[in-house]
Amino acid sequence: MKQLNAAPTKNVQLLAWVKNWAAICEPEALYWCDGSKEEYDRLCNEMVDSGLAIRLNPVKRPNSILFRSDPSDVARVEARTFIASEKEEDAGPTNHWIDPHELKKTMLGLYQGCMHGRTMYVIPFSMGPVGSPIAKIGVEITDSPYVVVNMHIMTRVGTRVLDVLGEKGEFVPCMHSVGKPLENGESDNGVWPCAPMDKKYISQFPETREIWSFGSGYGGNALLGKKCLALRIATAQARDEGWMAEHMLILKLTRESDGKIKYVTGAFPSACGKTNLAMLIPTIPGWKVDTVGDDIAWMKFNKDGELRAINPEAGFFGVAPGTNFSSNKNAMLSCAKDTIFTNVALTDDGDVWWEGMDGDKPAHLIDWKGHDWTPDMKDADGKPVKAAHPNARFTARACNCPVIASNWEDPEGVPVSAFLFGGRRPSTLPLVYQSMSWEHGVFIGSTVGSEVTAAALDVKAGTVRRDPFAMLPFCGYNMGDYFQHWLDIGKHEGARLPKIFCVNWFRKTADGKWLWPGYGDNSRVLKWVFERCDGEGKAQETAVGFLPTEDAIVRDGTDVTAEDMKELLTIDKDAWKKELETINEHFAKFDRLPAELEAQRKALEARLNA
Ligand code: SAT
Ligand code: MN
Repeated sequence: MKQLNAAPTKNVQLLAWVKNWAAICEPEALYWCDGSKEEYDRLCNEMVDSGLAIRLNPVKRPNSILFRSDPSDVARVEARTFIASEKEEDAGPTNHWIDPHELKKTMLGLYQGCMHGRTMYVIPFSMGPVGSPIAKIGVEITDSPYVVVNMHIMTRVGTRVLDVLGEKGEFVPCMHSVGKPLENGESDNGVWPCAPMDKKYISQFPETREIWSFGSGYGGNALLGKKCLALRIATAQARDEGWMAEHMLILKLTRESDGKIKYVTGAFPSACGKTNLAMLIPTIPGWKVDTVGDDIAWMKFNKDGELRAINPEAGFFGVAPGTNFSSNKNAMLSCAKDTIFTNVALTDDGDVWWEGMDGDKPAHLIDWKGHDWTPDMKDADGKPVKAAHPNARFTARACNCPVIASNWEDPEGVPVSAFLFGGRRPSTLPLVYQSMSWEHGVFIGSTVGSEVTAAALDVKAGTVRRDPFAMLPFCGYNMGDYFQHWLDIGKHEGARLPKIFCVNWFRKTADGKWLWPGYGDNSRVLKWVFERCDGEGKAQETAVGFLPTEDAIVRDGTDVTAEDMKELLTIDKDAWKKELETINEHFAKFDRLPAELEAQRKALEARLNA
């Protein structure tokens, strides 16, 4: 094995860990990443030269490249994601469990010689501002230069992280291989390397805080700082250490008249517009939203009992299709340069395109599979052929976001005033309501759900898929214990607890029309949330919680009529009783449901029957 550079650390544990994996994987070369711009540019150029990436037109999309993945490797694979705790019941009913010893044996077999013909990269990274008391250090081993350059954007990579780690510091070891060894003289030949589905494993060992990933090069399967470390492993650490690792955006809300600021975090299942909300441009004058994070929040109490949040990431791994200048101008500007695109379409002038982008469809493209594409093309079902994969992504630097908050990297974090929970709910749930207590708020979080279409999942259209705290695929231990952890956070001594709200931008009329414009107009709801945090904002107590009065949310400048607002704020007791039945079914799935949540359900039932 060729050593391409000297190990930039004296950390004995780290050196031993790398040596051990090099012996197992047998790479051709070993390289320690320094996180420099020179390193980023060199790896990008190498991938462009070998045909794995395409350099985009430097005038239209400066310093940006495009990748096309294998059609079998286009998203996180939940069915191949495992929580390997010693006991099955500690993974709980919502996770896939394998005995950790058995899993390690299987995976060691796969890792044996898996890096033949490849370079093993060692990536020291920090989740959170380097040296922040809330941040954590990870080290990822990978044989994918695509992973290295994405980690450069999504995390803080490099030697400065090793300086903080020191000789004895602890790190989360993150092992990754695309699982495609090369024979003598073989090359990828421009084809995205990965292993077949039944050889893909995205494994978390929550007790030993280890991550082993094999066979996929895509997104959260391979960029191990994101869902694997910052959520699955971090949830287990957070439970043990009394803090919170959540699948939440963080936004900074400023009332310009008096300069008062509040930080709001929010958990939403996928496809509910989380990134759009994080980068929202308010339609009401005098209000401003800045972005702190769009996906993950780590929160810890400080000595004054304030809950302080950091965004552990340094970039956005955003869904491209549907993003445009009206749905999310700030995301469009974030990926205007210095961006890695994956599985979007390529225009004839060397720029990118995806479904839902502004303007007319181009007359010709190269689609995400590398084939010619024209707008008239239809698939076997007669549906238009998509030029970009629906889960095509941009990896963009947070610092390129025009509304990134000036203090987004504050190592102490930002003080959180409110939590939002939401989903796509065409009926029953009002536009917004506030919980009656912390415990009631935890109940709301534990019942988060979103309507799914038959096309998206193998379930009946119009049914609600429950996704507690939007954490279903991301909680590294038993979900019932995780609910209990939320309840325990509420008992933290001297805590100044955030207020908890449920929002629903997706309510429809009986004949299927949206009642609420959404997007920038969601600032109207944020304004009420802001006011409620100060004990202002007009509210009425109902059976389900505190709702705004019909005049509490400004409608001026929208098409929302007084009748619409009335409907948006209607609590239909019969619909809520049906909701309770489905919550009952949902709760029945948990083996460790805290009694407090069942008590909350009963209390809601009693209020609805009163
Ligand atoms: O692929 S990621 O896990 O990074 C993104 C997502 O699925 O939410
Ligand atoms: Mn996410």
